[in-house]
Amino acid sequence: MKKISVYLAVAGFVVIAAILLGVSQTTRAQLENKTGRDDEKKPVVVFGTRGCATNHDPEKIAAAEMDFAARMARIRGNSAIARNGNGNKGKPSPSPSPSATPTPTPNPTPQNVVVNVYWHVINQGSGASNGDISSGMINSQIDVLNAAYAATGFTFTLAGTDRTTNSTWYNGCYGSSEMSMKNALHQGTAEDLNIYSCRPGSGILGYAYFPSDYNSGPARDGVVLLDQSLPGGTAAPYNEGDTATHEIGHWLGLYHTFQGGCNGNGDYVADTPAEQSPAYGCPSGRNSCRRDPGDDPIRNFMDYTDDYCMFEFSGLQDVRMYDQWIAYRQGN
Ligand SMILES: [Ca+2]
Ligand SMILES: [Ca+2]
Ligand SMILES: [Ca+2]
Ligand SMILES: [Zn+2]
Repeated sequence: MKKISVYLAVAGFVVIAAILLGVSQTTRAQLENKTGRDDEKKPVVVFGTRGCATNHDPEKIAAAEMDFAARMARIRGNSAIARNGNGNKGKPSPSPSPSATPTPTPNPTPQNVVVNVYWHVINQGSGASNGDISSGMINSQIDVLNAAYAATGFTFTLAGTDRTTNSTWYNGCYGSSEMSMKNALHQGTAEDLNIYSCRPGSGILGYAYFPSDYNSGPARDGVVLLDQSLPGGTAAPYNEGDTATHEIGHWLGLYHTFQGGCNGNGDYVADTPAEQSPAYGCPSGRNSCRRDPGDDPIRNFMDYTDDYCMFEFSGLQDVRMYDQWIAYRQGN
């Protein structure tokens, strides 16, 4: 059973990576045609489109959402009510004492949560261009996170930084070297955030695991980031630190705003307008789901727009992150 789900997870990853690569190349080609910069040759990788490799397999999400709903019902104390409401129609309860029917408690009020960050710098030699980013860059990234999450109740504090020189890990941190790197370096519990900065390759800016993934692989939990996506890095227009904001959104239980397209539950957040497909750049007034109210949430951290363009989480994303925290991470 375990092996099968591991194979499925790996297969899902490969499919998503292939899709991302395809999307990335098309849109990059279109961009270059538009701007006429196709003959500009630079030694650094140019990121034409945001590529996030967090696994959004629809079947996996459907299963995770059922589990999440069940956990939240238990946390809210609604399970007794649900049982009472079933198969008791028209009949008085056999023991109608008030204590047998507890009133449902509302959503727990979001509390301030301080998350310890363990930063693992993977490099292939000295200097920022080889991944040995400065502690100043890491501190700037933590500042960007605390500004982005200021209204959510989550605060991030750097609990430790370690540095590893290993060019295999550095260039293979998405795929072949992921688990050897993580098994060696991962720290803490489900409440602790492990960030690995490296070069995932294939135009990928980063990837993360959802809170609901934790129990099936505690050592795998965390966020992997392209080192040059940090503030002051070279991955323009993705070098203002919002790749970390976005990936930590996944780590706290958020899906892409375009998940599921215009249909169904989308991203399971009611106050983010439905979106057909990722938005790139900063396409003001884009409305890809015309029959659903609202323009696309291109300013949202969970879309694919440029760092300067994305600057907010919605109110119900804040609620979902906290619910996911208490359902999967708190005390785990
Ligand atoms: Ca939505
Ligand atoms: Ca719309
Ligand atoms: Ca921004
Ligand atoms: Zn993503």
